Amino acid sequence: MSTDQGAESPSTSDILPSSPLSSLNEDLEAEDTISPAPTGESGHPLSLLEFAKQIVERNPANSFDNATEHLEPKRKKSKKKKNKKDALDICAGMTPAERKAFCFYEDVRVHYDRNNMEGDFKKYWFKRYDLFSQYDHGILMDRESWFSVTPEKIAMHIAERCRADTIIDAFCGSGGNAIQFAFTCERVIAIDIDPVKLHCAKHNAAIYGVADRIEFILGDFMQLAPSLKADAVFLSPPWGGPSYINASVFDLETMIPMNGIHLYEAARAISPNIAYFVPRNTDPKQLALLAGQGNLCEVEQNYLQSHLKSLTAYYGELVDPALELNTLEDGEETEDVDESAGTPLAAGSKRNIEEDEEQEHKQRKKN
Ligand code: MGP
Ligand code: SAH
Repeated sequence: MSTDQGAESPSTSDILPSSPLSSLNEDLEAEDTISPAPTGESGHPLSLLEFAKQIVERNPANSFDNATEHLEPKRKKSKKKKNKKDALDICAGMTPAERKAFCFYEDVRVHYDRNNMEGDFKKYWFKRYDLFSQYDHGILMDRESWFSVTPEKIAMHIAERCRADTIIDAFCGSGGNAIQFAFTCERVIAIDIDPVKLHCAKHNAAIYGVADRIEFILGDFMQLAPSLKADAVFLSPPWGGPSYINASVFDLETMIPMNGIHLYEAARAISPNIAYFVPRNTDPKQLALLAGQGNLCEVEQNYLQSHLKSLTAYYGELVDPALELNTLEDGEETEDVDESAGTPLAAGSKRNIEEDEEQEHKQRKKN
């Protein structure tokens, strides 16, 4: 290559004999694309950096964009791997009309895939198997359900604690709890005021093979309550959306749309055996007060992957008998006593769902 740079400007290959730039230079030499003189506009010899830039610019194959593209295949490969997992799409073989009929109910989207979960909503997509392990079998959830359904492991745990002949799930949503109750209770009455939710809940129950064990009722629990009979009632009302967590303390009375105190009273008229699923920022004392004088309330923290998700307060016979026994045996009330109501509060009954599972597993192994 004739570079004609003069004495003060040695050729790049002299300076960087084994650098990538030098081999680049050799390639270019072969093509004879850069011949004369790396001099700048002023006519002064170019610095090495400028010279390198010029080489790159003159050969688009070496441009920065292409250079990064050259690195891309690795990333793309891993993306492809991910996509493979996501490719389990129940709608894959459907015609557009079938797909529409499946994904929408009365013009409301009830089936989502990664492409229609945007912005803040995207985080829920990554939790889909925590919500329903059978998600890929075509689970239906409308937008509200994505942020209010009870994660499956927590729902399983609550269902285990609420074994009863007949249980009412007063706010069944898309079925997170009702489905699990169907595995532990003889009969489940699942109520929701929203027909879209009931459509999802019925469909999801069928995926879990328990649709025929649940009686679905469309209606307002507050209105239906006086006519209902059951051995236990589960309450998981709306909390006002994900912003519930912005309050330093969640007030059941003012922050649950139908008034969380009135709601408890409506359930209490059906059965004293109540499980109340509430935000993690609820004051346990407010939950204890609901029990009424002399009655126990157990407040359980529900953890999932070391993350506190919610509290469940148990009343009546749903209180863990072992806890009650401890209170009596010790001849003293638990540390956290609300004296004004005289209600021993079995608070701090902390349960890590996964720890429970681990213990169950060990126990099974022993047996
Ligand atoms: P969250 O705090 O909104 O989500 O709800 P998360 O995943 O803890 O948020 P993060 O950003 O801190 O990771 C926690 C859990 O509360 C959810 O999984 C639902 O089970 C439940 N939940 C949330 N909301 C808003 C409601 C609601 O309105 N009603 C009922 N019944 N449960 C809810
Ligand atoms: N536990 C459910 C989620 C419940 S979210 C699950 O795991 O899937 C709260 C639900 O209460 C919503 O589906 C909402 O439609 C319903 N709801 C609101 N007001 C109601 C009322 N007055 N009576 C019955 N359901 C109601």
